[in-house]
Amino acid sequence: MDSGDFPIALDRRRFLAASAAALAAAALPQRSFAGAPALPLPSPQQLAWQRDQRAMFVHFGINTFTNREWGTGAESPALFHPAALDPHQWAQAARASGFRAMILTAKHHDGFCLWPSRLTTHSVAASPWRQGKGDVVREFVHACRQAGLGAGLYLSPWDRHEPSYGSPRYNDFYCGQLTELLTHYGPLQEVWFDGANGEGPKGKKQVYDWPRYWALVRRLQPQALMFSDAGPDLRWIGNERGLAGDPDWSAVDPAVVPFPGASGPAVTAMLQHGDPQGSVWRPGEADVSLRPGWFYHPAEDARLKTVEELVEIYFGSVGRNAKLLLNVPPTPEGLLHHADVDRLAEFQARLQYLFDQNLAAAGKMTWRGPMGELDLASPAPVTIAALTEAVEHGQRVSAYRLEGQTLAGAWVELSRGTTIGMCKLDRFANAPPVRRLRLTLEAALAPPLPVRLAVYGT
Ligand code: FUL
Repeated sequence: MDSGDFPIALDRRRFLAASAAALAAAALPQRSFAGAPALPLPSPQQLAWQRDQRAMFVHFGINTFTNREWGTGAESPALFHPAALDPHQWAQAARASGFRAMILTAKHHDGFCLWPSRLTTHSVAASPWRQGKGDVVREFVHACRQAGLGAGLYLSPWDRHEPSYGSPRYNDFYCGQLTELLTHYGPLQEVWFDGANGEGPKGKKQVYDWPRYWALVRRLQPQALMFSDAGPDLRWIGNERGLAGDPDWSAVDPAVVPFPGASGPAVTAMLQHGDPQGSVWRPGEADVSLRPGWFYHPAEDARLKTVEELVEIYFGSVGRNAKLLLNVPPTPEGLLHHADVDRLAEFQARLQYLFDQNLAAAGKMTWRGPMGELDLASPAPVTIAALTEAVEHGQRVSAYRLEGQTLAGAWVELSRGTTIGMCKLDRFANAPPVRRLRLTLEAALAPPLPVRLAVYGT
């Protein structure tokens, strides 16, 4: 973007050098600006993670066999006997429907381990499944690798089975389990720390040693990204409906959410919206289940989210600069239910339909200062605009306006927004046919870089 005649408000409080010279240099991201604040930037792992857009969550464990959501920890391992376990079937369904990673509950709150942990007898090793020689985590990671999917593991800190829970020794136990998962199965893309702890007022209280857990993951797998309410790399989006806030900044102020489980209105707002003034890059992950529950329950076979609901979730998560983590729980057989597989395929087909027809004429946007124009191949009503910032240089734009030029030549406003980030999707119902689009970057935290615009019609 070259310097233009268009004034742009630089609204980051500390940014004082809104000079023409700074705007002129905006296309040179390597250059540093005297007086400009250093915006937080994503790591290469965070960038790749978010570009994937969609990951599949897999809740599977003893609850699958007891038909519960939260086990007590007293369940017998003998209950675990998936007759047809096939993580390749999960991976193929995920891959075919546009997912790029999977995350498995290696241990949920009941403490039952899907791998033969040497630190407890409460695991698959004590089950009749494969005569106690099986390892679901190993098969899961292998299936991910074969399908070209990133592999992630969820290890619940809350453990209702482990006797040491509630004492400092539990932190040793938990770190031991983390070490097993981080050293026996090759590289992991993500480690998912659940903040839930439902012990209640009379329950055991465990002081989790988060700094120790996080340091251990960093040391054993420096490339893995850690998720929790409090990061440190990825943040929970603040609800289990799969919806990011609008706006959704990838930066946060870590002092507002210092540890997982922190609560209050400021925490909720920080999780949902991030913070344009935030000092660390911690993009949001929006988790939601295809079914009412997280684990499989036969009574929910006819209660899957509809394609329309899934599309709303996609626009409310991926379309607001977050990543979608959609849970699809296997049955007691160890397979994804055919209704779930079909729904995933329908969801993917609907997205392909919505994003099928790129209306832009060949060629890029032409930028003059903070205003870019894009010609359509032929006049058409636009149904979706997809905006993308070069977030490797920071999430800069804080206000934009999108207009379309009608056949009569008039410019009409199609949408207005604040932040863009990795992906911002705007939808239009009943928009008039337009022949050209104009995107104006009205304000930014630092000199904005050209934004990519793709437009679709159906
Ligand atoms: C929550 C848990 O209590 C649920 O069982 C589920 O695992 C969900 C993803 O996180 O905190």
